[in-house]
Amino acid sequence: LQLENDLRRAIALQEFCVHYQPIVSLSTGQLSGFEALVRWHHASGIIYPPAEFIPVAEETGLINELGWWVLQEACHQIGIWQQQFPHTPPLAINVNLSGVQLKQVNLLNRIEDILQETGIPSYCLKLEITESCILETVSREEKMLKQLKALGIQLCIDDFGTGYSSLSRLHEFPIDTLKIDRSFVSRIGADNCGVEIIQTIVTLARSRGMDIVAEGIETPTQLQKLRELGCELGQGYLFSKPVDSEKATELLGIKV
Ligand code: G
Ligand code: G
Ligand code: MN
Ligand code: NA
Repeated sequence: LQLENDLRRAIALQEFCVHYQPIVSLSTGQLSGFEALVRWHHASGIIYPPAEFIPVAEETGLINELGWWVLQEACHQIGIWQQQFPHTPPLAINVNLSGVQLKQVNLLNRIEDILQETGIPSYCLKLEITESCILETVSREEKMLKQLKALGIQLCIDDFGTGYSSLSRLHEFPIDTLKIDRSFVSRIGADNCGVEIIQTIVTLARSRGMDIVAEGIETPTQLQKLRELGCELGQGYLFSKPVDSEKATELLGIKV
């Protein structure tokens, strides 16, 4: 309850900020976009990671308000970068969407409004939904995902490979990108199992015309193996940890 009250206050006082982690082409190293990751700068000086407050925000419904703020902030920022660093295709922004947010009836309209206000093309917005969330969607939410897709917005499955999804169910969703969970990437070099699973995911994605993003790349060995396996895109500490907008702007100056 203390955390809930703190969160309410933090939303009112705007104590949150968005950090950005580069998503890069594994063949060229060029930056293709960023994943937006929220941080909480508590008045005490502590920076709380999302793992500590997102679950509470979800339980209390505060994730809705926080989620709108993150989406707006991230779209606004990518709009600035698109102008500052013209690029073909334009820089994309990945934003995490919780299953709770998917239940909001005005989701589609609000997202349309944000795209209009920030002026970014719809295909530059990529919404990340975890594999387990996707599997729990009801038909109204599925319809809405299709409507988002019809607007040109791209859909990614986050933490792919961890959610026990049945492949037949996966076929029902208009998915553009699979993000390979970092637990598989971290096993590269340790054992062969990670590699086999990644190979299977890449084959699945190819057969359905989906893109692949490998998450949590930390070593040159992992990078090399992922290239061999045919992953086009990746993110991880090897390239950059999530950084504030100022540092991200510096990276753009170097890498675009
Ligand atoms: O760096 P990291 O600690 O940033 O993020 C931990 C987890 O928190 C990630 O798995 C991510 O899914 C989640 N997360 C980060 N930012 C957001 C956000 O804006 N919305 C939602 N729903 N989840 C987020
Ligand atoms: O949304 P998702 O669950 O994918 O959130 C990404 C999380 O992974 C964030 O907490 C981010 O800080 C973290 N992360 C990003 N790159 C790496 C990495 O290379 N190694 C590790 N251990 N974590 C990472
Ligand atoms: Mn994510
Ligand atoms: Na993930």
